[in-house]
This record gives sequence, C-alpha cells and structure tokens, in this order.
Amino acid sequence: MLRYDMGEGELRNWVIGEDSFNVRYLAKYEAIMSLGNGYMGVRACTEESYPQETRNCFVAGTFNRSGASEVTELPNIADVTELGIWLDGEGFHLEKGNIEEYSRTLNLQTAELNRRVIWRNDRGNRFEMVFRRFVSLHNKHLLGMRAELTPCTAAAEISIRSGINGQVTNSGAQHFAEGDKRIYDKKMIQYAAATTESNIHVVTHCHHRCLVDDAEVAAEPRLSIERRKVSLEYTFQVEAGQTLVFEKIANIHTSLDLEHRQQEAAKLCEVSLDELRLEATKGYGELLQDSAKAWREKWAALDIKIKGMQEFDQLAIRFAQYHLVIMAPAHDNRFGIAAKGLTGEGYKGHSFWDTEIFIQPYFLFTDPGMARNLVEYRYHTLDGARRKAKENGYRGAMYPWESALTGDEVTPEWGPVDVVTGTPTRIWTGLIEQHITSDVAYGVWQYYLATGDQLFMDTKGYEIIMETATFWASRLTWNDARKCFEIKDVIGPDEYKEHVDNNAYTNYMAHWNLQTAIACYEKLQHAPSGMWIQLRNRLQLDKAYEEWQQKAENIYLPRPRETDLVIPQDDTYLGKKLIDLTKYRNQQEVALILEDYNMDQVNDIQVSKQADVMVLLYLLEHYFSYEVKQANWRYYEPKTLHDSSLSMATHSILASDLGEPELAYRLFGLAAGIDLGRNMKSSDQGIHTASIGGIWKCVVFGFGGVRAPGGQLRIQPRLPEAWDSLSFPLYWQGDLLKIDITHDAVQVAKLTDLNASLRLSIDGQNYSLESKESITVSLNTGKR
Ligand code: IFM
Repeated sequence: MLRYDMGEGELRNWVIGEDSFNVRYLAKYEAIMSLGNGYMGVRACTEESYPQETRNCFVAGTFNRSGASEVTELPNIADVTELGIWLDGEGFHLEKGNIEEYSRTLNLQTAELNRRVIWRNDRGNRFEMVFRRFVSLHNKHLLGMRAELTPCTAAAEISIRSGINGQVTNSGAQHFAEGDKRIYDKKMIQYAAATTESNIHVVTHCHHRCLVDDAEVAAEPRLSIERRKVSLEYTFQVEAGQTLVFEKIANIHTSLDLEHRQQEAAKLCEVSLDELRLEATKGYGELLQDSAKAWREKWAALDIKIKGMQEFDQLAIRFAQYHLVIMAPAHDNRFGIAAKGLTGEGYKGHSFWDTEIFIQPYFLFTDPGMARNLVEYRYHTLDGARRKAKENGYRGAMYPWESALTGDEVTPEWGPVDVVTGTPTRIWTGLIEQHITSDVAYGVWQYYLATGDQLFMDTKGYEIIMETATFWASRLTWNDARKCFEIKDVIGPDEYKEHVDNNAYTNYMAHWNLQTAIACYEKLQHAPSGMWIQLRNRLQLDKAYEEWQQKAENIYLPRPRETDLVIPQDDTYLGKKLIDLTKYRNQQEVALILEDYNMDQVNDIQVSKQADVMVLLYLLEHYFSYEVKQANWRYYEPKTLHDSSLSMATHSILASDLGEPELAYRLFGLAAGIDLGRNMKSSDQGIHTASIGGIWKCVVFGFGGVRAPGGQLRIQPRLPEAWDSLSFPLYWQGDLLKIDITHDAVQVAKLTDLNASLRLSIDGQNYSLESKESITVSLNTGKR
C-alpha cells in the first residue's frame, strides 16, 4: 500500500512509501518514486526484473525518430539498474518464496530510494536485503546503487549479475545503433550507442565494488559481452550474519551535452571513463552525501510550510516540488519540460502548453533562472514554429502543439481505439489545437512581468510575442455577416470538442497576443537602437503593427450571454445535447466516456474534458467580473469530467478566487491525489507534470492569493479551514520575499534589496516595501 507516514522525526512529511509488494502496482511506484536531476530521469524499477515493469532511463533532449511512420521521442537509454541476484543458485524474485518484511521509501529530502526486504526461500532460508539508489544532483551524469545482502539463517552462495543492457526499447521501438562495448580491469563496464536518426552518441559506464563486513574484497567476476549487453557476474560465499555489499556507480554522457558538443564517440568514452574512475573512488556513501547536500541547499531555498490538521498537504507540496526539481533541465536551455517529465514514455517526452500555463509559474516565483531556460527553449524553437506557420499557409510563428527539440510539430497522427469503428482515433490536436501559440507568448510576457529581464525581451522575448501575433493576424478570417474576424476550425483546451469555430479561450488569447504585441512594438522603440532597427526591418514591424491593430480591434470575442452571463465555449457548444453524466463524473479512471462514445459522438454532447472557459477566467482575470466567473463555473463545472490532469488545479484556483476556500481545498486534494493518491493506475505512463505544477499553483496562487495582474504583485490570501498557516518564499523582480499567512494576518518580508522599494497590494490595500523591510497586515476576513 502507498504510505504517507513512513517519515519519522525530522523526516516527518518528507517520505513517500510502500509497505507491501504487489506486482500489479509496479508502474505507479516506478513513476512517482522516479529519481532524477533534470539531466536524466530514472524510473524506480526494482533491481530484480518483472515482466510487468517499465524500465526507463531518459536523458533530456536526446530525441530520436525510430522510423518514418513514427514521431520523434525521448529514447530509453541502456539500463544500468537491473541486478540479477541468485541465492544458493535460485533466482531472487518476490513472486516466489515468502516476503516476511517489505518496505520501500523515497526520501524527498535527500532524494534517496531505499528498499528493505526480508525474504525466505522455499527451503526456509531467510535473507535480509537492502537496496539503495540515488541520481546525483551534484554531478548530473551520475547514478549510484548499493545492495546489502545478508543471509540470516545459513551461509549462502550469492551471485550478482550486473551490467549495462542496451536491449531496452520504447514499447518496442529501437532507437540506438550499438557502439563500443568493453570491460576494464574486471570492474568497469563501457557501453556506447548512437541514436539512429539524430545521431546523438550516448556513453554509459559502470564501476563495481564489493565489500564483506565493510572490507573490500577482491572478486573474479565472469565477464560477458553479448548483443547490446555487457555484464559481470560475481559469486561470493557469505556466512550467516555477514553482509555482502555491492556498489555500482554509473555515469552517462552524450554528444548533446554542452560540454561535449561536437565530440566524437571515442573522445566521449574517454572523458566519461576518466570521470567515473575518479568519482567511483569516493564510494556510494560520499557520492550520496554530495548529492544530499545539493538537495538540502535546494530545499533551504524552496521549502513551503503548511501547518494544519492534514499532514498529507505538507507532504503533497514537497512531493510536487521534488518532481518540479527533477523534471527541469536547469543545465540546458535547449530543452523543454515534458508532459511526463523524465518519468515515463507517455507523450514521448514532448512539451505542451502545460509548460507555460501550469509549470512555468512555479519557476518564475521560485527559481527565475530556470524560468529563463524555459522561455529560451521557446526561442530556440522559434524557427520551427515559423516553419510550421509556413507549411500551413500562415505567416509568423505557429508553435507546435507537441514540441521536441526543433519546434516542428511532433504530435502523432493516430491514437487509441475508436470504440465505434475499431480503428485508431485520428488525433487532430497537432493541426488545430492552436491556442499553444498565444500560451507561449503569454509565458514570455509573464516572465517579463515577474523578472523585469529587459535584455531577454530586447534580444528574444519581443520577437516571440510579435511573431506569434503575426501568426494570429494571418490566421483570422473575416466574417462579413458578423462584421468581425473569426478563428474557425480549432480545438480549444477542451479536447472533447474538435473542429469548432470561435473557441472563447482561443479567441481571447489571440486577442491578448495581438494587443501585447502592439504594446511591445511601442516599448521596443526604447530598446538599444541597433536592436529596434534590426528587428523592425527583419520582421517588417511597421506594417505588422498596423495589421495587429486592425485585427485586434475587430476580432470576435464571445461575450457573456445577457440572460445568464454564460460565455459560449464556442459557436455550437451551448446548442449541443445534454446527457446524464453521473456515471462519468463518478468514474474511478479517466476517459470512461470514450469507452461508450467515439469522438464524433462526444463532440455532439455538452460535455467537457477539462477546464476551458475556466482557464480563460483565471488567466485573463481582469477581463471578467466576479458574477461572470461564478455563472460560468455553475454552467461548465457540472459538464466537466476532469479527464485531463490539468483540470482540477485550475478549478481549485478559481474556487479560491470565487471566495470558496473549502471547495478549493477539496479540489486541491483531488489535484494532489492525481499522482500521489491511492489510484494505483493513474501514473503508469509517468507522472503528470502540469498537475504537479498545479499543486503549487493551488497553494500559492489559490490559497496564498498571489497574482500579478498588469505587473503589480498582489496577495489576497484565502486559507482553508484545515490550515492554520502557510509560509513560502517568492521571487519578485529579482528580490526574494518571504510570505507568512495565517487566518488573521499576512506578513511579507523583503529579504534582499535589489530594488529600493517594492509596490504591492495586500488584501486590497497598496503598500510600498523598502529595503529589507517586513510588514504585517491584518486580514479583514479572519477565520471563517
Ligand atoms: O496538454 C495536455 C492537454 O491539455 C490534455 N491532454 C494531455 C496534454 C498533456 O498533458
């Protein structure tokens, strides 16, 4: 069972655990207990192998296309985590023999995975086994493993087979051509391979060390080199009560790494081997300490404290922050964050609007350097977005719905079964889910507001906002009857409605994109003159500016209906048929409706997959009144199945905005439960990075009431009954703030003094905070 209470003493609310072994739930634990550092991600597969496992190791950015009929994806790197263990000649496997004790924990504070098993074989011999593992935050290339094996009842012969296995695939798709395989000094293994299409060299090395009762023992392993596999097999006679310790330290380097760019495979092998020789001398313990220290420093800067009745909430926010750290490629701005991070094959390592709308806010307010990487990733992919626009007959930059390394569209064309036709369902999102283009521009603008990074805007940001606006200008079509510009044939955030006209979210965000480009044009004139002139000529800005103005003034923006203030989600939604959705709203698994109806049929029903108009009400909050927000919640939420992990967090934040903290709290619990909850099938393909970002947003944007409309920081807290207090760090315009909220008061402390004074609004009143000052404001609301 999944446990939340296995951290004791100082580790209280820092540990997620499993207290019994069930092969059916391997995938859930593999995903939620994944290790990583933004460079690599390793699923928490057990050392011994099971047919139900998905043994994944990914390195950010190493995309490859395995064949012409496939889209590019993050390939599964050769596996180092599997250990074959034989006890008195019998393979160790938890579905045989007897498990007397079992526990597995992920310590979020040190990011170490630990499994302890007491296992009795069919002959009645007991063994205690402890397996430990970490991926280093100190040296991004490094992974450490340690097995401690103790025969408890009688002396035993223990054999361990350890190697590098390049036979792994992505659900059958092979991405690598084999390179060099070699064994050095009977201790060190090398495995090199190159991706078949993108030609990225990936080199993996492992070093082994064996100890009995703390003393290193010389071992004579059997060496083996097979097809796509290199391994060593060690055999030891171990007395009862003695502990055999087996340490394996591995590293991974690729020719994509900034420090190795253009390096040939042989040179890469050399550098990587030298590094591991040096690192491995430290042993598992010291290497773990290096990494744990890096984690401690991270946590010191990030820690959010929630005091209240439900300790789960504290654990949930730490779980979210842990995953936000391990999903983020802080080392390289060429890579995005994938919808499943580096924790599974789901969505093939591709980035979506999840990044800008759900994940980037966390980094903006806690790690602005990482937020800069994310906006720079979109700059790196701008040319791909321009190509996509051109291929589709438009101008400017049309960002891909699913993005990999280049910005070209990589959404697959075919998906799961269509229950009516029995054939794969056509996926239209890559062609017509176009709101991603304004979402990217929105992310850039939010970055600017929160950091004031003028250099980024002058050199990159303005260009993204203007090129995306030009896309919309070319995308709009004139409707002579309505006398306005429209956006026809799209999918909005609600992916249960395909080929719709004038999706409200899409139209409003396109309008916002055009207006923001107009503002940027006016600001850009004050940039260093070389930049202004260069961009003005290259993007023909004077002409574009006129077009943006004309289109922005005349774009159709669906208004709230006079009768009930409901904003039509698109031109036809409100006229579609209504059915009883109880069965699907009470479902244990998502997307049950697609087992009864195919997409064409779902299209004809007033049912939404996820927040759509709701996202708009929150992103462009100043466009809409409280009454409009409330009316649309009442209309759309009962028709929403929350079949996307993005939906709950948005609803929770809006519930906070609507002054419904208890409803917001219930929805926060559901959002936090998407990966961390007890649905043991929810995360098989990897964790949901947008929902993970959403957990932080529920806490800081929702309950903390932090927002920055128009660039001024606002704090309007609404703590739920279950919480006594909430404290969190917050970066704003380069200064670090610490916010402490109770039901009665808010304290804001300015811990740095980059800006002489900071203007902000707290509970509706304006304040100015001078250098390193702290203010406390009593709240009108009090505990409700
Ligand atoms: O981006 C989301 C989309 O909104 C719903 N389907 C899953 C995608 C990736 O998380």
